[in-house]
Amino acid sequence: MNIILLGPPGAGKGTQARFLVEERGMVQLSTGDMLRAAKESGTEMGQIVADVMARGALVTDEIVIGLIREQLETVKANGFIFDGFPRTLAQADALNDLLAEQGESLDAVIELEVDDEVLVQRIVGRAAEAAAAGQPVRADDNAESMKVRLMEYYKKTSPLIGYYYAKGQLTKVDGLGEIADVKAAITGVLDG
Ligand code: B4P
Repeated sequence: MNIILLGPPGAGKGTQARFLVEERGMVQLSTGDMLRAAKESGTEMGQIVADVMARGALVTDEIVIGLIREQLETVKANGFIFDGFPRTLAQADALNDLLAEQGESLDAVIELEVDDEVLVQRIVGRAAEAAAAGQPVRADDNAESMKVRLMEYYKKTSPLIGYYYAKGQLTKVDGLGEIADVKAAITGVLDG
């Protein structure tokens, strides 16, 4: 089973993807994690994306599609969770092509719905918790970058909701509840 977790920044895509990895043995493909790893590695690509990500903007389609292509061509999995990808219509079209090249298809798109106010609280809260614990704070986890991340989401990513709805692949899940409740709702969708 190959699925997409779609939703605004802080909706809980990464949080829920980790449960699916633990319980179903699926492979999580998080473009956010891949880009952060590139940033840490100090490669040329890492330097290019670091500033874009810190501002809260989207990294170019070319870079992100390249990262996903590399994974799909090399990793064998009993199902992929696309976490934070696609984020633009061009990425969605590319994913269709990449899956077809591998003889795979998309089984479900789960959209996590969360109010903007709660999203900002979660992200600012995560930054405060990390700082209090003496852990590194994500460069984009602050109110200013979050404004840009939300603007980017509504402008470039939210059109994907209609795109996948028209294909009959979209299911909306209330992402406002407790983490365990959201997890149960996703389980219901995938097993239903
Ligand atoms: P991502 O790493 O994908 O991060 P995200 O969308 O901000 O977070 P996510 O929805 O996974 O939330 P999480 O579970 O962490 O993207 C970061 C950046 O990378 C982007 O801004 C962009 O620059 C770049 N990028 C990534 N993919 C790209 C692409 N395809 N194209 C272009 N650029 C790309 O949860 C957040 C917090 O909420 C956590 O603290 C968590 O504990 C908490 N939480 C989660 N669920 C909760 C719940 N139900 N109740 C209470 N708290 C909850």
